[in-house]
Amino acid sequence: MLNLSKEKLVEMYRLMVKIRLFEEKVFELYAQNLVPGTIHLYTGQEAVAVGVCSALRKDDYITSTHRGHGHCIAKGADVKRVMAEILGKKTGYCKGKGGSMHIADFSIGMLGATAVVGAGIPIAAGAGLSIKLRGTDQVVACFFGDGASNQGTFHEGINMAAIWSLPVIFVCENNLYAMGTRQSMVMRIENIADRAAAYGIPGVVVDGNDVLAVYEATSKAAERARKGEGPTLIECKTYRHRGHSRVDPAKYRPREEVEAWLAKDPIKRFREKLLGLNVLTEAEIQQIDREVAAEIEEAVRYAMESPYPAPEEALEDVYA
Ligand SMILES: Cc1ncc(C[n+]2csc(CCOP(=O)(O)OP(=O)(O)O)c2C)c(N)n1
Ligand SMILES: [Mg+2]
Repeated sequence: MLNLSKEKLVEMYRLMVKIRLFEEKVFELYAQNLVPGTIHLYTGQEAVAVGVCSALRKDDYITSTHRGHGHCIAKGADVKRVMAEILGKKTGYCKGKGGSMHIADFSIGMLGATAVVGAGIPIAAGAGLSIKLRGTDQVVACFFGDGASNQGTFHEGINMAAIWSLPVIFVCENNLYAMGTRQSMVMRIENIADRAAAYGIPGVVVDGNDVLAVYEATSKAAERARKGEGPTLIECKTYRHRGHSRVDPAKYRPREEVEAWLAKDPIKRFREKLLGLNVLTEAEIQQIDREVAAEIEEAVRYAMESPYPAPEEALEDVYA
């Protein structure tokens, strides 16, 4: 299995469960009216964030989106500080003033989430240019959705990264919808990866609910990028389990479609694979699940007990 050590596989499983339980907790807290602002949950797409980030080094970069909690956690963010930020607390990544869609942690290479759809793409190209100018062998992984791939920033960012052979891995998480708009209503093509041809770079379609397939595609793209051979566009076919954001019951999705994708749950699939290959026993899996649940409970406790920022701090850290 890709020659990955048991330790690495277990770490990947643990991260996927961590994202799932984190998001379920955020949903619960939202229902209790404890989350100021909106939230976009990553549930169902865990294999993409974990497959990509597990193939990166700590000093590599990522850029994220409005659906960014999973990307942060997969790159190694502290769940306590992510949770505190979502609850608007002073101990959060942005001192409680940024919320769910603005988390960044430069110490782990997480360059930031953004509420502006497609805005991470030129930022990733810029980070790629900085790597090239500094002459290091780092890479940038840039997450964005199917909807974002219809933005002008997609064309501009990828074209620029391509002509300058920048070390960027463009990761399109195609979950079939941009808010309530189905991909087929706004695109004449089925595979967004086909667009790579327009920029003269490789485009790859991957089963985005298979963490190992995502890992493998990212490793190849990272190797190319580190050698100075330029960017790759990886399209991960996946599905969000919940609606677009907190208030969306996702009634626009056919029931059979939802059920078919729930059956392809990336965590369930990875768990079955690890059990089938005797990497982990049922008891070990349950133990990991319990440990992660305790870590998330601890993050909630930390966030709940943390203070809100003081009113006098409202204008601090404002740059524009
Ligand atoms: C520039 C811009 N246009 C519109 C919006 C409103 N908006 C927020 S999320 C979203 C859909 C994004 O879809 P996609 O890129 O597929 O990501 P997903 O939500 O599926 O993860 C839209 C239109 C926005 N935030 N920014
Ligand atoms: Mg989408």
